[in-house]
Amino acid sequence: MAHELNARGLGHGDRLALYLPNRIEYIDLFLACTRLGVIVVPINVLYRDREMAHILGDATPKAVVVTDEAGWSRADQPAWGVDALAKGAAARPLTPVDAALDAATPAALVYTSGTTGPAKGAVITHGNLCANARMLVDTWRFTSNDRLLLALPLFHVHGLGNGIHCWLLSGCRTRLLERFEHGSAAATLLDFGPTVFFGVPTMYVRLLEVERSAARKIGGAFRLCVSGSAPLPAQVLEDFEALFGQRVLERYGMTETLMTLGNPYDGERRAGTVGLPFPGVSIRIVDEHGQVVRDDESGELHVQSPTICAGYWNRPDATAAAFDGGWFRTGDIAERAADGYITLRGRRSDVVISGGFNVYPREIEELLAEHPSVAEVAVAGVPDPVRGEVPVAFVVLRADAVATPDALISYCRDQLASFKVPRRVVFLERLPRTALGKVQKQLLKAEG
Ligand code: MLC
Ligand code: AMP
Repeated sequence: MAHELNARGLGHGDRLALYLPNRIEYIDLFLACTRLGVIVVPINVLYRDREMAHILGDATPKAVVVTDEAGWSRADQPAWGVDALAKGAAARPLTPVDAALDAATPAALVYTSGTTGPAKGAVITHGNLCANARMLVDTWRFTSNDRLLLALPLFHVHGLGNGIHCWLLSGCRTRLLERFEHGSAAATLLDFGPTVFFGVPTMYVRLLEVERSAARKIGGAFRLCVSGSAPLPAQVLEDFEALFGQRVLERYGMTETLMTLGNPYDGERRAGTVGLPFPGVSIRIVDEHGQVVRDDESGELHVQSPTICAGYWNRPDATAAAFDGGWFRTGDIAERAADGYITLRGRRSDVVISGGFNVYPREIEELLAEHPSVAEVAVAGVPDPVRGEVPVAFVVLRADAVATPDALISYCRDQLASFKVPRRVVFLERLPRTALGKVQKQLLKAEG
């Protein structure tokens, strides 16, 4: 595949976007790029045209790899069909292709909004991915005898950075699913018998539906189940343990930092906490003046680790703002107990995490504000038993407007990834505002 990409004109420092569901060629393409020093730009396969435009404009990839080349409608951006690439690769020589690389060479640009503003490409280096994989394989005791079931999307660091890299480094066996489907999850688990499972909390919630004897059987093969990307409710942890006989290990990470905290492999996995810093990671918790707080007091979590990205692509301003003298500001509010366990207490921004996917209210608000019937809009996350949170839109209509909630929802569905579409649209006479005019999202959440 590296020969094929090379023949198509890709070389060191070029970007290649992958707009693909999980499939084996995703891994081939990723590895071929890492050989060539080509920077991979994974794009969420659920994104629609509007959401992709910003990423393509910012990363300026030479091409986007897609499933259906004929269906690609962006004239300004070349697209390569994945089947044609695979066919081309099969005809190329098997001799190795190697570019000069070091730990600082960028391997991937993964887009995330960080704590504010439009999506920015976190520059994840070869060194970051190696450090993350080494740390997890050691800490989580991976061996070549493990069997990892991977149902996470490869366009995020959870699936790509943790899943694929733990597999590659440990030499274990992996089954890659196109996606997690709760209807067939039990049958797949029984059939493959994984020793290790990585998931987002929504997957663990869904697995609580598995019938008891099947759950016992599946649980009998488990050695380690890890949850991350969003908070795992304590009750889900307890219920999962009662059903499968396996206590989930909750860990914490970010696109920009990869994995930084986790409950211990041996020792107490404390419900509702994200555990302790991984080996090689330092943390501090600071107040709004940058002073380190005392134990049991909350503040912003800052981290230092070899897994932290090199900054944001083409955004020296945002990069400078994200770091404080070598510490990365996570934007997450955390508290440290006297024995070192960290509990997350919220986030500095109003990002909503739904099923492990991030939703930025601002993006939905901007789209709805463009609708002719909408005078004002605010979007907030409201609790959901399965997805953790779901976005709900609070709309003030224009005086003469006739739009219904369903019409606004289908307008969003046409232009946004499914997980960003407001679950409900609530019409209000006016938005609750503070004396300074700021929308009070806490009040909206209570109404949602
Ligand atoms: C979800 N959908 C998908 C999909 N995942 N469609 C295609 N491919 C996928 N991979 C769509 C469905 O079509 C549906 O759309 C909607 O999402 C919900 O699907 P569902 O079948 O009801 O799924 P559900 O049981 O709710 O589970 C959703 C989920 C998904 C858990 C499978 O949310 C998911 O894969 N989440 C993982 C996100 C992730 O990897 N985050 C890591 C970020 S990295 P519709 O139109 O019917 O609504 C990070 C750092 C860190 O945060 O610490 O890890
Ligand atoms: P992303 O920007 O998609 O990489 O998401 C990173 C964010 O996910 C973090 O800043 C946290 O807010 C959240 N997150 C990740 N893991 C956990 C966890 N175990 N518990 C709570 N929040 C988490």
